[in-house]
Amino acid sequence: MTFSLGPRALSAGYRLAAFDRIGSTNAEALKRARGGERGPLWFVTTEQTAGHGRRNRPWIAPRGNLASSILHVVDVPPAVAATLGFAAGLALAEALRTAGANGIEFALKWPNDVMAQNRKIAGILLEAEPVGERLAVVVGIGTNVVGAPQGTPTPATCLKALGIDLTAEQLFLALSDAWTEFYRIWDAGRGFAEIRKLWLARAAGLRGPVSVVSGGVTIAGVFETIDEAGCMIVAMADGRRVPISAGDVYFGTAASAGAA
Ligand code: BT5
Repeated sequence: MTFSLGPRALSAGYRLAAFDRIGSTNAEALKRARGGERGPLWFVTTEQTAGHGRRNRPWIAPRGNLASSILHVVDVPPAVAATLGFAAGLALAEALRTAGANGIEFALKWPNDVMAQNRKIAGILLEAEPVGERLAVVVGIGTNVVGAPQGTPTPATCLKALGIDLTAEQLFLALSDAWTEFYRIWDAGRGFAEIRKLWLARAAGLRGPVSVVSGGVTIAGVFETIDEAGCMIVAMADGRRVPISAGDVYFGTAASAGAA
């Protein structure tokens, strides 16, 4: 099977650039945006040689996993574009459901991970840069289909290890349609209230102990909610409610380890 777009994505005007192997689908999307591409255009592969996560951390994936990035050029401020990460988590969870990964619950971990059985099964990376008066935003979604690295700080898993027999190509077909739907709901940020509600219904660790390491500082408390901007709200023991816009999150028993 080769990569193809689902019917909803096709009728909404999405296009596809598929690669046998590439450095990073996010890097390629940004390069094309600099060269004048205005999307919406998907970049997909089953083998990345230089995949990256936040703060340039490596994204490690054997051949057969799904690396996908969608490029949109939007007319919203960067902080609003950043809320697309929540739509991406929802789209992947929905794609997994429609592609047949039934019986497994997928939870969304703030800010942008998808979890199964408390393990990371997908990571999402948003990158944006101005193109003329507008903003090129690239949402990269890396999903562990056939394999996952060992020994990562947050344990990882893959669909195969969960007994789910899907290929990257089958999952992408469903993802392209699910993304079309959640991007429509997001509606240039106007629909973030709806996205937020759907995201909270799937949130991992909600109302439980959390510690967040952000800019070298650790904030520990209870994960209360996410606000209208997508910030994590941590309720501290002294009654303060702290909004956090970026960081690494540890839940439950790992919350005290993260805080150590
Ligand atoms: C992420 O970063 O989780 C975002 C990953 C985004 C990858 C996609 S693939 C398509 C597109 N093209 C790219 O080049 N990137 C995007 P972060 O939250 O910073 O997590 C990175 C950390 O996750 C690493 O430091 C490892 O500890 C761990 N990690 C690396 N590979 C992993 C994997 N396959 N599964 C689970 N965890 C992994």
